[in-house]
Amino acid sequence: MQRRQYLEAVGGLAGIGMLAGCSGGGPEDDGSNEEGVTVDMVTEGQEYYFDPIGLHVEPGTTVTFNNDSGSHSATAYYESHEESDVTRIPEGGPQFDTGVLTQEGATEAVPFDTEGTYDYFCIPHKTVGMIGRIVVGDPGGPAEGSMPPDRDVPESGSIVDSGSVSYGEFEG
Ligand SMILES: [Cu+2]
Repeated sequence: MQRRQYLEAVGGLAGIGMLAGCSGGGPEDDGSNEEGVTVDMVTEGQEYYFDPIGLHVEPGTTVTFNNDSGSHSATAYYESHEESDVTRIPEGGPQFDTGVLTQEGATEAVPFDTEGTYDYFCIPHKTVGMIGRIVVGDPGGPAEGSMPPDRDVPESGSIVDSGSVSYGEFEG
């Protein structure tokens, strides 16, 4: 499970080849805590999205948000943030906000130590549905039982089952 999650999180570049044969020797091979995973923030024509849109990690994982193209932020839904009217992260979890990254390849790393479900959005593209979900350990907290106000994200159960849900997979 963790192997697949890692491969999908790093993107399609080398993933297929690695799946086919070479074991690569990544630190996640034995199922122990992974080093970290990446979520790309993408502009593609008129589409703006996080990829993967749904990601499952173990507590203690650092997630790196990578500005693949365009200008984006990864901003947790928490009520005290001026851009959010709702809280959709677990109590005690990081109220992360990368700020808007404008340079291609710019990254911000967010460590996730607190279990639960985290919904987040992109400040410039929230109104056009650039929303993502990260489940840390077991799903839980105020995000469970409903979907974000700005668009649907994958159900936590399917995120946990597959480890990672790519944007293309979710959109069909
Ligand atoms: Cu965006």
